[in-house]
Order: sequence, then C-alpha cells, then structure tokens
Amino acid sequence: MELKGSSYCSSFPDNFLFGTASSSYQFEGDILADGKGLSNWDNFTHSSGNILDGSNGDIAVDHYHLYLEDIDLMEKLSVNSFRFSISWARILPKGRFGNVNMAGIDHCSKCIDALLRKGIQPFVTLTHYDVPQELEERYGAWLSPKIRIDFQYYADICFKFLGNRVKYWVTFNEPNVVAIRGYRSGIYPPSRCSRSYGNCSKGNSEKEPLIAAHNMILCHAAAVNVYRTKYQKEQKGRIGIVMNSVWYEPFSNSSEDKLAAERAQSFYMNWFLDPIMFGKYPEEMHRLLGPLLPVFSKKDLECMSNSLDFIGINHYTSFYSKDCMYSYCESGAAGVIKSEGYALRTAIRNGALIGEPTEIDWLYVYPQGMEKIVTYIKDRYNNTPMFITENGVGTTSYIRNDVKRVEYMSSYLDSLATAIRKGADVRGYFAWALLDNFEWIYGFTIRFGLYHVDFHTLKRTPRLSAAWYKEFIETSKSIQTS
Ligand code: GBH
Repeated sequence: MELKGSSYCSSFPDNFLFGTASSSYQFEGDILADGKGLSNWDNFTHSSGNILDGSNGDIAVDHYHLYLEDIDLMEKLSVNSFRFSISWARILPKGRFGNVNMAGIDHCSKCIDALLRKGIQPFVTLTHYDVPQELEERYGAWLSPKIRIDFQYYADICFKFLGNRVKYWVTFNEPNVVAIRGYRSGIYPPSRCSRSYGNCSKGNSEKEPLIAAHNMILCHAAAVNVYRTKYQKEQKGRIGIVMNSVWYEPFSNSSEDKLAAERAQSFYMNWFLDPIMFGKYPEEMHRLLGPLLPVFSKKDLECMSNSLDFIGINHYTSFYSKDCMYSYCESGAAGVIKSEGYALRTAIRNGALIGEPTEIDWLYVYPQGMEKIVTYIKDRYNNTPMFITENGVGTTSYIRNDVKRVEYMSSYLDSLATAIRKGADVRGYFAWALLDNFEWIYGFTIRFGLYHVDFHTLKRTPRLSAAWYKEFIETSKSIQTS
C-alpha cells in the first residue's frame, strides 16, 4: 500500500487522542429499544420529503446491537478514543416530565465499560442534534428558556450514572448548525424559518436562531456548572463544547474583505464561544444586530464566563468571505446577508475554486484551513486546550479503495501538526467517521466511513483509509515513545 503525505514524519504530543467519531441518531438504530422515547429527528425523518432518499435512522447501522463488534473494529484500528453521543430520549423518554429510563442508562454503561476494557477513552456528547420530541411539543425546545431546566437535569443524570468512567464530556455538538439549520433555513428540525429564507410555514429567520442559540449557551453553562460544583472534583474529567468551524479566507487583500472574514467567524463560531469564554457576544453582533440580540442577565453571567475546559472543533472545509457591508453583493437575500454579518460565503474566486471539490456540495479540500482555524482559535481564546472532534470527507459512490479520503486526512493531519508545532494546544483528533452511517438530510446517499457498510446486510468492511489511519496512528505513537 502506498502511503502518501508528509504527515508521517510529524509527531503528535504524548497522550494525544486518536479516535473516530459517531453520533447516536446516525449510528444506533432501534429507536424504540428498551423504553426509548422519540426524538425530534425520529419525528422529522418520518415526515415525508425531509430526507433526500426518503430514509430514516430507524435501523441506521444498528450500532445499538452491534456495538461490541464495532469496538473490536476500533481496537483493530489502534485508536485510543471513541467519540459518541448519548440519545437524550433513551435516558429521559419524556424529558423531566417522565421517568428516568434505567435501561437506557444500562446500555450506555455497557458501551463505556466495553470501550474501557480495550483501553479506548469514551469522549461523550450529551446532544448531537437530537432532543426528546416531548420537549419540542411541550414548549418548543430550544426556543424556550424552560429547556435549561431539562438540559441541566439530563446532564446531571449522565454525570451521576456514567461520570465515574468518563473523562471527556461535550455538552453540544455544533449548536451553531442547530440554530442555523433548525431556525434560519429550516432544513433540520424543527423546520422553522421565514418564507424569504427557506420553505417554512412558521418561524422567524432573523430572531429565532438568536433565541435558540441563546438558550443553548445557557444550557451549556448550566451543565458545566453542575459538573463543576457536583462532580468534577471527584470524577476528574473535563467538559467542553463542539463547534462546527469553517475557515473563512478573505476574498481579496482589501481591508473590507478581511473584516468580512472576521465578521463571518463572529456570526458563526464566536457567536457561541465568545459568550462561553468571555461572557458576551462578539462586538460585531452587538453592532449589527442591536436589540435583536438577546441579553444575558446578571445571574446568567455568574456561571457563564470560562465555562469550558476545552474547545471541540469540527472542521471540514473553507470558503472565501466577501464583504457586503461596504460594497454591494449581488447574490443572497438581503436578510441572509445581514444574519451572516454582511459577509458572503463563496467557494469560487475569479473562476477558480478554493480547493479541490468533492462529491459533497459543501466540502472543498483546503488543508491549510486546518492550521488557520486552529491558530485563530488559539489566538482568540488564549490557547484553551482543543480537540479536533471531527474531520473527514464523504463520497456518494461505494468506493472501497478510497485514495481521496487518505489524501484528505493525510493533508489535514499534516496541517494540524504544523499548528501544533507552532504552539497550538491540540490534544486529540477524531476521524468522521468509523462507519458509513445515516447522513442526516442526505440519508444513506453519502458515505463518510473508514469502514464501508452494506446498508442491507450491515456488514462492515475496511476501506483503504482504515488501514492507512491505523498505520498513521501506530507510527505517531512510536515516534512519541521513542
Ligand atoms: C457534522 O456536521 C456533523 O456533526 C456530523 O453529524 C455529520 O455527519 C458530519 O459533519 C458530516 O456531514 O449551512 O451554515 O450550516 C457538519 C455538517 C454541513 C455543517 C455543511 C455546516 C454548512 C454550513 N455541515 N454546513 S451551514
């Protein structure tokens, strides 16, 4: 096998976590097993027209039953960590309005024990897009401040029953994507948006993303607060949040485009990280949104700033960012441009793409973006410990000899190694994903796995990238210890 990429020579710090990532809805299946309640995603995928191939996560890749087999695959890959999420509705089928489902907790407990027996650290997310449908129906989930009580209660239960074995907790996966896709474009549940932004019958694309985000930030802070006051001292774990990150490269050298790229970051990632770290929204958001931006009360602020131990970064792609504040932008509805900080996101400049296109419409190969986004976060957030909680590339074809995926991972890891050598405190990397799985609105049409999954027989077969990743990890570990 030919192994491309100079990252072979770069060493990662001692105790660096190399893992693969997953999420409950995309992997587990058996959505009614052992007393589980329905989630917003169960509800959404069962309404027709929402998922490209009409599929759903009822079976997904049956990880709920095949987890021991999957952990064996991880052992073969030589990974020392596994990122997965807990399905909130398995633990609390009706949120705080019903019982704690001990069968759901037992299942998580068994997974964690099985991982630890193989020396694989669990890296556990509390919500990866999914919430109990009950909470959506009772009070509109993220749109209501009531969700804080539910999320804090749920987090407390997870820490209580599982926290003695978990050293890494994540409150949210990509709350920025939840806010944008659930409440601005409406393409994720609860499908809310204004007509001018998408195709929804109810919602307000200007206000609701901001409200949902605000409540998610408060939920995050509440969960961290419970962890720190009740559990952290004894359990000795760390807690953070995972953001979707895009590197925004200024469209030109003009100061207008540089400011636009800065605003794009503020309206996407700093939107959450600034309040969590500094107790306030980015200055640009205040300036451009004015009274639309929700306000933190004095009491909220008490438990908010510095409310994380690490920043999780999902990074896949980069875009150019073009100014629309000082100059006129022809494309994009005026409202959309405003809600993205008057910065237009585009992959093309003077007829050339920012990077090699892939079979995924939003994903361009721009490995330098990895070093740039990590360095950006390091500088803005005082080199808070970071984990690359997702990175990878998808294909629409069945391909087993996935040379493109190997090239992608190799070049992004190389770029990450450069950031680390220049001083970024990055402590782990998780490939998305261990297996092909249910890719949200794309259903089963996009494959991100190091292992191919036959969606009929559910048989897992390693791709070239699995062998490559294994060798990469083993080489890095041997450099660390030599
Ligand atoms: C991650 O999402 C998810 O965490 C994971 O579950 C998923 O399977 C994986 O990536 C692969 O897609 O329209 O403003 O949101 C990343 C999905 C899709 C989020 C593209 C950002 C574009 C910007 N991303 N999207 S926006």
